[in-house]
Amino acid sequence: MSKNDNIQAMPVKHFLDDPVDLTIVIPCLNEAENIVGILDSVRDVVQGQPFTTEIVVVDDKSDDNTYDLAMQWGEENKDVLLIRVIRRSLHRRGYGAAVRYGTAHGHGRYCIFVSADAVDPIQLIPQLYEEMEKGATLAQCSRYLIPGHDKTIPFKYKFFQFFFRRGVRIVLGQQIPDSTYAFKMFRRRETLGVGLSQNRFSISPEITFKSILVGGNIKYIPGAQGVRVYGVSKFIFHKEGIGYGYCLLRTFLHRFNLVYWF
Ligand SMILES: Nc1nc2c(ncn2[C@@H]2O[C@H](COP(=O)(O)OP(=O)(O)O)[C@@H](O)[C@H]2O)c(=O)[nH]1
Ligand SMILES: [Mg+2]
Repeated sequence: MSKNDNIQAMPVKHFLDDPVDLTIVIPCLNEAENIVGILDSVRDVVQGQPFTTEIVVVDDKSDDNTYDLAMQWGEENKDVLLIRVIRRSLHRRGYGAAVRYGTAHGHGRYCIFVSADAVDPIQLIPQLYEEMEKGATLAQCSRYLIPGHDKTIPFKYKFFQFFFRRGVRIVLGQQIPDSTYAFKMFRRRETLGVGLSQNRFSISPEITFKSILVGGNIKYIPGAQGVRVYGVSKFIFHKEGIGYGYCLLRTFLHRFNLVYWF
């Protein structure tokens, strides 16, 4: 940027403002048994809140009728809530690709991902929002702050997270409770601005690590997740490892000014 550039002075500020306070992205792949229930629950949480919300459902050409159900729900609730249902034409690049797409199509100042299988503690959304309003860059829900909150996490995840946390401590030089949990609220445009790139579940630590690497103000909010009742998990362990390792490596290289990640 040259000395004469003065972005602040440009008379276009109102064009840059986001018209909605919060974008809730719900990625879905074969969630016909869950989609209506989660949409109802999200609506009930945000209704009456002092902030405006939009829901962006991102369906990756599900084999079941997830898309039709979401469309129908949107039609029935269009007077109550802003909702957009997106059916992606690219074929199933993964969770990260789906939520990035939804985030980019949102209009909120803040954004959060909610899993369609109804496991996230969505009743915390107003609290996370409040933290953002108080100046947080990222409000991260953590299942490891209060003893017992982790008991619904399957053992193999906990096993993996145990080692991942150690890796995080090495590359970031600090202990991060639960960077892998996808339930976190962040500044939508600023986060897209540091170039999210992960196509799979590792987009979750990517958001947390980049928020820390930019020197952001991170708030950790305790929460416990539920257990999926219907449908199946799309998390395939042996396919996910590389992405998580990649995020650790990029974080390390960035932090020590060796190769910048963004
Ligand atoms: N659109 C889309 N959604 C996905 C994809 N993979 C997972 N999801 C959704 O992301 C959410 C979390 O996935 P889930 O399989 O429950 O992961 P887990 O909780 O780690 O077992 C669910 O709503 C899934 O339907 C994908 O490739 N595309
Ligand atoms: Mg799940």
